[in-house]
Amino acid sequence: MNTALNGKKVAVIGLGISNIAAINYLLKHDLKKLSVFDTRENPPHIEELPVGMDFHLGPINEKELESFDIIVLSPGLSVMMPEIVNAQNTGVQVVGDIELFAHEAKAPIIGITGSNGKSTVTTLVGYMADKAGIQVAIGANIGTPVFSILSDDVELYVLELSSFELETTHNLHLRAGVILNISEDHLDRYGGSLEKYSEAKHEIYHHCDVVVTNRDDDKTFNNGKEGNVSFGLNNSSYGREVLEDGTTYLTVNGERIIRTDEMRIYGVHNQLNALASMALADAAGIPREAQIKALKTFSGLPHRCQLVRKLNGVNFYNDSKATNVASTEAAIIGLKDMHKNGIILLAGGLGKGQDFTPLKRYIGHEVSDVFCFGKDAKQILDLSKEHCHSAVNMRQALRDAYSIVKQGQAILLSPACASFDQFKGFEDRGQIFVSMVTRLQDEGNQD
Ligand code: UMA
Ligand code: ADP
Repeated sequence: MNTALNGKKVAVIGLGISNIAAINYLLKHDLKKLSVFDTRENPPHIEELPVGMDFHLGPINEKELESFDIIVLSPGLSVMMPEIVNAQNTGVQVVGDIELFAHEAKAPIIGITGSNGKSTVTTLVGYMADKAGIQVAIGANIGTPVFSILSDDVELYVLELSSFELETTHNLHLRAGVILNISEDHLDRYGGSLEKYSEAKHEIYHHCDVVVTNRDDDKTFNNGKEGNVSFGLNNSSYGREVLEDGTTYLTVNGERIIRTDEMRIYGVHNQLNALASMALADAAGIPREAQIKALKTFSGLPHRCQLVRKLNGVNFYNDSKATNVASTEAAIIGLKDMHKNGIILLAGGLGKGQDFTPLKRYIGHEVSDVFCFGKDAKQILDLSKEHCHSAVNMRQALRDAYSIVKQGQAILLSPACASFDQFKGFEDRGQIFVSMVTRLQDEGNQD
């Protein structure tokens, strides 16, 4: 219980899964008033509200908000909304579920943010803790609201934190926190400004005992400096030793910890994820032995560069979770050495205001062809007249790719875009892709 909430007038704005869990928590307090708002006429979860609860749907009345002490804002809504800015200017406190959780959690917390790799690192650190026999709970942006994991039995929390969540979080004390990397994403929410997006992410370092930064990406630095520990490609702090024959070790302060071919996640980006995970695990006191056990058995999360099938000498990969350009680049870099005959890329969807030109350098080289689908397909199509082709949807993109693919090549779904224009989410897009690939005929070229 947070006694500071008692006697307060609280407005919960947004009826998504995070706020539904937060409402259940708030209801345990002696509030003066609790009202719920959602900008949609038909929000989800409305039937989960207790009978008699005060709720308001549709456009939010700015004046009405001014009468509250605290607003609990959904991550899906921006603190820059005029109604919220106005309320803040009149003295209303604006927080998110993570901020409320910060006042409540008794166990140490590890926080992970970044443009890519958050879910992988969150899960891997959780897995390391589990191997050490620690009662661990993982949650937040990864899909489980923090108020669903709050428990006195938990010995360690591992939270995946989005820039959206960090906008409304100001007092989260972390045992260790990391920004894995920063590249263009969600620019539609930040008025096209990478600086504003990055600023939101840097909130993670504010109350952090051990700051972990990526030494190859200075945008992750804390006030322009590396953190207490860093991870990166060279052989210092959490790093790598690459021998002449290509054998690669993950190292800590020069000491070899594990050979990368002993791990079951692939690509340089996953080596960096593993190093960041070790740095966080060390800060949380998870023994090295448990870390190594986890690194040897963790086989990654679905929809992240997963091999779906080999058919007629062609490998099919589902990387539906690649919702920005940098993650698609990571997939191409990770797969190129195994597919010297080239990769056929299926990409497109909602571009979120990104610049796609970083993909251009691979097209006609590592990537022989790109089949582009979805709302912002044209932006990718414009990268190359010769190698980029239009498809009405992902189904046609796969069919067209399969009709031209050669033995030894890969067909890679790595859209570099969000999925909501044509799918329910990245899982839906990935599952549909996997089922289409599974149904491809052995010799025929149809699905
Ligand atoms: N919305 C409205 N009006 C409202 C409230 C919400 O239109 O009044 C819209 C939002 O703009 C958004 C959608 O409803 O499009 C859902 O928003 P929400 O804040 O209600 O979302 P929740 O269901 O509570 O889920 C949130 C996170 N969603 C977002 O940040 C958009 C989930 O991350 C997170 O797993 C969940 O909390 C757990 O606590 C999802 C996500 O897409 C997976 N995150 C982004 C990403 O990973 O790139 C940041
Ligand atoms: P997030 O939770 O940040 O979206 P995920 O672990 O779910 O990250 O991975 C999302 C996408 O980014 C996948 O396509 C994955 O292959 C790719 N990816 C994972 N880690 C990295 C990294 N360190 N750098 C670049 N891309 C990455």
